[in-house]
Amino acid sequence: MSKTHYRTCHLCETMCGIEVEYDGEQIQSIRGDKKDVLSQGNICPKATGLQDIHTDPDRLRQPMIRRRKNPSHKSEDDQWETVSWNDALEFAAQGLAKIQREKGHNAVASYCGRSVAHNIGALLSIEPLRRILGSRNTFTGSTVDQMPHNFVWHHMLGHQFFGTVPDINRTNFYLMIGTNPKISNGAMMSTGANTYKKFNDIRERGGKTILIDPRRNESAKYMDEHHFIRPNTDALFLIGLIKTVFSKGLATAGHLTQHIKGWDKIESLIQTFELPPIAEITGIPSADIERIAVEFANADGAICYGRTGVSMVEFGGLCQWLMQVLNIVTGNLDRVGGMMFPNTAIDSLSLSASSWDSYRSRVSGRPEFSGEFPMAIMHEEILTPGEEQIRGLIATAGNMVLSMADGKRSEEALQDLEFMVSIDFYLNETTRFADVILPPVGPFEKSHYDLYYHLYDTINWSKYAPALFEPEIPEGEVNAYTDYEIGIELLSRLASHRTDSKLRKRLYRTLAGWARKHLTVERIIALGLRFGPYGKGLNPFKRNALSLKKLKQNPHGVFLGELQPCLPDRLFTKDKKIDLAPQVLLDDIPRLRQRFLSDPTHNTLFAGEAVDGLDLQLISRLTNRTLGWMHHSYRLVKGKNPCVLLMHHSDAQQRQLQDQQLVALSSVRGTIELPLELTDDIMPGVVCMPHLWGHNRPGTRQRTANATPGVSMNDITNIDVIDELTGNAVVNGVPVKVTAAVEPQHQTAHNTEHHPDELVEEFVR
Ligand SMILES: Nc1nc2c(c(=O)[nH]1)N[C@H]1C(S)=C(S)[C@@H](COP(=O)(O)OP(=O)(O)OC[C@H]3O[C@@H](n4cnc5c(=O)[nH]c(N)nc54)[C@H](O)[C@@H]3O)O[C@H]1N2
Ligand SMILES: Nc1nc2c(c(=O)[nH]1)N[C@H]1C(S)=C(S)[C@@H](COP(=O)(O)OP(=O)(O)OC[C@H]3O[C@@H](n4cnc5c(=O)[nH]c(N)nc54)[C@H](O)[C@@H]3O)O[C@H]1N2
Ligand code: SF4
Ligand SMILES: [Mo]
Repeated sequence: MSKTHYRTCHLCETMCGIEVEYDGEQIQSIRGDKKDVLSQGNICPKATGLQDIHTDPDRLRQPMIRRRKNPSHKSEDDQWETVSWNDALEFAAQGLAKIQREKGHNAVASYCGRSVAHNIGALLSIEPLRRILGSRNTFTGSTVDQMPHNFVWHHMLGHQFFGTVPDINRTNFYLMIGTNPKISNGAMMSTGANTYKKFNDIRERGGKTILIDPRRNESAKYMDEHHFIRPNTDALFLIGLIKTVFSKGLATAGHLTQHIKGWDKIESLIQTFELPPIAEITGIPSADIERIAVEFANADGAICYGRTGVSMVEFGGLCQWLMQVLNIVTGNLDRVGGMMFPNTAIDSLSLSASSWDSYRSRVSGRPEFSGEFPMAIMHEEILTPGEEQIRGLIATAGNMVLSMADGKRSEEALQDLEFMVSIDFYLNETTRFADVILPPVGPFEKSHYDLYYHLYDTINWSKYAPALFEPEIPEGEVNAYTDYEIGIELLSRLASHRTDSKLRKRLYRTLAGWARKHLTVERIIALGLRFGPYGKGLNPFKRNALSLKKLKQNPHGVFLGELQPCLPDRLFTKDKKIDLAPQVLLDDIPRLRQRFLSDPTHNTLFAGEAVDGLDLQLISRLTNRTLGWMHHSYRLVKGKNPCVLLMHHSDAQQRQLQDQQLVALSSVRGTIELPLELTDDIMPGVVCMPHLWGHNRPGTRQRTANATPGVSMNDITNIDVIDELTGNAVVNGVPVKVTAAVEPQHQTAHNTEHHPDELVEEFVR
């Protein structure tokens, strides 16, 4: 008899409610949950792929240890041995502790990918784990993603996670830059896979929507206007808008007037820029810049919002800052219909902090931000000999070889490590470099609460889902381990390896046992809710308080109200003022000027010296049915190969290239080959491909992903060019050239020998 289970799809920050129909251990269907408080039945195809992960025989259920042929280095001939959890955890802790004992705390680094942010257990255990490691070498995928947002929030509002969220439900003007919500379903703005419907609503109530993007992407058809912009030049476009707002006498801070500092600095800064060169460099005419600025300032509730197209660029920090400035000087921060702040049921802001430049990296002296260094310097910290050179790594829930810029350098660095622990349930392009892999339970075998992503709520709400299935326990074991439990176990074992005292060792083990049993994820959620803004706190008589019990009784979530204005009270700055013009951001303006305005020919392609022949700019693209690790789902990857290069007809004509032809795409870092797809929906001079492909590398165990390998964009992105201010990688606007491929490589096409359609029968249980 089939039953229904309600939970949240944890694949992306959109947080859609799903309805899982199952019979015994068998999932029969995954659909949108119509009663879900946020998403009201909307989902995207990716959620349905989760059932393939549940059954995938290649998903690891037991830990594995690498048995090296030659102890001094890893090789493709090494064997993987399945071992007990106790042996694996002990091996992991011993390996890391040995390196720290011999080479110092900083000799072991940690790295987390995106799946940590979607997993409350991983989130809760990672910080204590980092503390026990005590290493400055902390890295996350954030520096190939949203770090510029966090950087700007820290400097303007006092906390890296006190983030502004578009009040998309009530706005009348939506100016979006470098984002594609029809496909991404909204990033750092959780609406529940229905963002495009909200654009229609804005237009229906007489408002306006505009997209600024080098590609006329899938969201463009929900917009009143789309304007092509030359990649990497958005900071100038934003300066043009702000300048117009001031010069037309439209600037106002609204109710925040008394709570802002730095207004004069912005006014004098923008005097030093002129519109004509901005128009020439960005490709957007002055008249359009002026008109958009005036319409924006005059709208009753306007939002300027941008995501990865304006964070993974050379001036990501400046772009994010200038968008905030535009919102603030038009009175659109902290007002209905503008940029607002959710009030989350668990106060995760008080659980985290932020910092800037309290220490620097060993090799190139890069400043830390909130306790981490940019991914772009990880390889140099591993490969440059010296005291405290990174020799060990604990990597959780990220596939850096494909996802971080300059993947070839990641491979080189991982190969060089003395010891690596991976917490992941696939033997993929990254974990194949590990010495031990610790696989957490599958996606339906753990409870779910979005500790992190509620920070991007467009309404205040809360939802909890228990585990659907009991975890599969491998033969001979008594337990399967969640990410939380793996973290706690490693923590206690690392601590016990740090001491010679038998008594202390026993104490650490006892504490870990106690934490696993009593300080469960559920207990922490219950406590967080109780002491959050809607909870009982210390008042046992408070009525209608939010609690875990209440969430369990409401499997579609609990609505907690629309977003409310909350400044200046909730500001995290010491003086309770918004810093409109932080000095670190002002100090980055000369770099922008130098890059674009000092050269009369306005070469917009290169940050450094021009390289002969590279005459196009490469940008990234998401596709509707794919999301990095979901390439393990055969139902998502079957069909047409999405890993193609988009190019404008005119660029193809100039190069005598044909539609569907296999082409060589080259940057200063190398060449990859993929099929060409011609379109008019991309700016001439720009080409575009999807990222997180490039499977089928030796030593992986992932038949579905390897059957549709594609090629990796990050094999040719370059970490020598980063956003110097925030350390974020630049994966958009990468200088490249495109020529006809000389020798077609088999990996560019779908592998017909083992096509996902054939895997279906093999994998469906
Ligand atoms: N289907 C799918 N959805 C996802 C994900 C996924 O993997 N697959 N991942 C999730 C995650 S982790 C994230 S961070 C979000 C990302 O969410 P989005 O940022 O909305 O995603 P993208 O589709 O990468 O949109 C970036 C846009 O920026 C444009 N762009 C590139 N360079 C520039 C530039 O220099 N200037 C301007 N103005 N635009 C530029 C691109 O053409 C593209 O349209 O998506 C989430 N949703
Ligand atoms: N060129 C280019 N590169 C980009 C981007 C771009 O636009 N262009 N976008 C960037 C962005 S926005 C992002 S978010 C990153 C994404 O890059 P990553 O963070 O590397 O994401 P995935 O490739 O999806 O890998 C997720 C990993 O987590 C594992 N995993 C899944 N669930 C769990 C779990 O519950 N527990 C554990 N322990 N592991 C789990 C999967 O097996 C997989 O190994 O890519 C970035 N890279
Ligand atoms: S948009 Fe798709 S992947 Fe993201 S939460 Fe919703 S269903 Fe899941
Ligand atoms: Mo991301």
